[in-house]
Amino acid sequence: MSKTCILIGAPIDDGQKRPGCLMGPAAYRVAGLASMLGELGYPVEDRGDVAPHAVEPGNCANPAVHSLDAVRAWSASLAEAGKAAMQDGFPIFLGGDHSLSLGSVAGVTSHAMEIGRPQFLLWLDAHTDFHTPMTTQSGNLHGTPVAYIAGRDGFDAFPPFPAPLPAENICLFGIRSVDSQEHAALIERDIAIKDMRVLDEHGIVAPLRGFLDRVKAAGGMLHVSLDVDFLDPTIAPAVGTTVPGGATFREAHLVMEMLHETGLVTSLDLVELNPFLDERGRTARLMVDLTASLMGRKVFDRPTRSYA
Ligand code: HAR
Ligand code: MN
Ligand code: MN
Ligand code: MN
Repeated sequence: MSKTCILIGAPIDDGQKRPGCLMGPAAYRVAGLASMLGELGYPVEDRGDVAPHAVEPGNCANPAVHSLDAVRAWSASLAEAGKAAMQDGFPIFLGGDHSLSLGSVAGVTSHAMEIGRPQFLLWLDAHTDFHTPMTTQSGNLHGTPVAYIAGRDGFDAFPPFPAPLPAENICLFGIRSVDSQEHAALIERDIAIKDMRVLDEHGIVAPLRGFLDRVKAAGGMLHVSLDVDFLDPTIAPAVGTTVPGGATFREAHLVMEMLHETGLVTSLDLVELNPFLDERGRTARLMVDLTASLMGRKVFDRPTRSYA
């Protein structure tokens, strides 16, 4: 019996400045996410869109930061929804911009902590999202979740991350845009950074397998956070922060197919889709198709090799 897929709508666009990401959950529903999962044999429970919790006002010494309380409010509700969903099945967070991962990963990590298993994170993104609220110059909090998850200082306005992930439990994959403050902080840590230079040279298989082997050996839970801008803008135009030179259609599907074959993935974010920038729904449909590959859709149902 397959795990129940639990859809959690997170229509947040406060983590950046371009309006439109709040239409993401609706676009995934229109693109047929639930019926695709049903066809693959999963029970599906759509819990609708989460509402942000009421929070006391917080503050941040960096004047560039905007929408702090809105993001804190969403984080609180998503952490709660994520933790609850982990007890009942396989959560899929429908964004919404990437600031939603401040909450989603906190929620799934609390669950892992409770059941005594290590949490791992695969971050599929053009960006490292390793700013803190104190270092960001854009003030866009969607550029901060990896730093929060890794336990960097500077998140005083947020609840302490439940159990910060050790550097070895994090892999950033598809990277091709890093700010100098992020670079300085990353260079002194052991976080695996599979940037596009690495993927050009080695392809996606060996670098991904190396990380998945570690997750498997540790008996870990694996959260996958898929940012639309991981993909090349020519195939995925519906994102506010396109960066040329991203993953191709087949590279992205192969990542998803390998992830499925390991059976290690326990939760998923789909983030940064801005349907207002899409072309006749093609980016929303591609994200749904990639999710299908992650959940086991394949052309031929032949026995596959194991990646771990
Ligand atoms: N590093 C830049 C900033 O902090 C751009 C961050 C863009 N982030 C996303 N998600 N679109 O990956 O402003
Ligand atoms: Mn991102
Ligand atoms: Mn990005
Ligand atoms: Mn963005």
